[in-house]
Amino acid sequence: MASAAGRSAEVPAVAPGASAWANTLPLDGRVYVAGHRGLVGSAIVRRLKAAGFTDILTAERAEVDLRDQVAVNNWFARHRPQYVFVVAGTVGGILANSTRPAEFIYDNMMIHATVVHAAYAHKAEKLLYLGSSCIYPRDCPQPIREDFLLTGPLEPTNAPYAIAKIAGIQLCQAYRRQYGCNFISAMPTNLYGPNDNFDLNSSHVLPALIRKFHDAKIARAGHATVWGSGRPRREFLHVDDLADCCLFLMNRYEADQHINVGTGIDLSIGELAQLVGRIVYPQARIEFDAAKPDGTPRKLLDVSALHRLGWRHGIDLEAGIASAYAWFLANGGASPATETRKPAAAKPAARKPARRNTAAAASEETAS
Ligand code: GFB
Repeated sequence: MASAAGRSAEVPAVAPGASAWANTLPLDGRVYVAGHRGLVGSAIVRRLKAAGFTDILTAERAEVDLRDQVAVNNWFARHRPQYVFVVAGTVGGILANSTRPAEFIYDNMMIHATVVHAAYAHKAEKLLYLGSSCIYPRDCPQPIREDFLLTGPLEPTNAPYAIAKIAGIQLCQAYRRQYGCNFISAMPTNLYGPNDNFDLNSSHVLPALIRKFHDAKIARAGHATVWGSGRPRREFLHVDDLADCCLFLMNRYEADQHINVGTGIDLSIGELAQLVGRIVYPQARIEFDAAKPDGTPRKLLDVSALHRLGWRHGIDLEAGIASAYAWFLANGGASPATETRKPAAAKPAARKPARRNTAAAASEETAS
């Protein structure tokens, strides 16, 4: 067992989860976070520690290859986790998805199947699986409702990843229906935060823009380059909000249907670039590289089911980006690819009252 969470004094705290709720899972329960080194997994470990969980189970890749069913079964037999968060996988931005489709489909199909099956075989009490908003059809009506999954063609730049993730959701539903397993799924929107991947070839847009404006600042360059037209619209959730929501759902959600997790607010990539530029290096003008793909035109989740359940995000985009940039600076400003890098320490989020999403308010807000 190992722990991925730590502290970093320089990074300003952000306040996840605007709704008051109390954990009722036993704090001495055995909780397995599959994928604890990544952006999401490390945030869940931080959140579990902050809640007071004492038996957080993690496994290094050298100890168990999650694509290997026998190895995963053996690990489950030894550790017998009661609660399982499945957040392991091969992930990346639009370029990585387009150029490494075989890894994205194979790794994710295998990892999700082995962990879900082992959780069933070793009688885990509950499992939470995470999909992704990019697995909805490319031209979904907006905001995207949960029941729009599998209603149209996928975005070609990430179809192999999407197929693997859709299979993961169906796995949870199938094991629930056939074996009575308490397996649930959530569908997070685009994420960012501590332990993000800032490598320009494999990262998502938000960490990429932080790096690009930072590099422009260091070089005293006059511009930063943004891929595509700047017109696609995206919704961004701080990963500490997601981690708070994951624990909330592990406590409160019991349905077959997956549930969307987001802010219900989006902005264009051009607006995002302006916001990151204001925070990191306002002197840089923005140049668009039209040779790069735009991907899905818009991805805004309908989060009304989550709001009805009693959870809302707490970290506004502007504060979240400032905190992510501080983390980037405090941690050397460089990280290799998501799957292999060692996470640096990140400060656990403080619990404070909700703030208004000022950044998104500056853009066109879309209620869900
Ligand atoms: O975050 P991103 O790579 O992924 O790109 P998706 C979002 C948008 O930002 C696209 C633009 O329109 C990009 O063209 N963009 C602008 C940039 N500048 C940059 C840059 O420097 N780097 C990157 N990466 N994008 C992903 C999926 O789709 O969403 C994944 O490919 C994943 O499977 C993730 O699930 C959530 O939002 O388009």
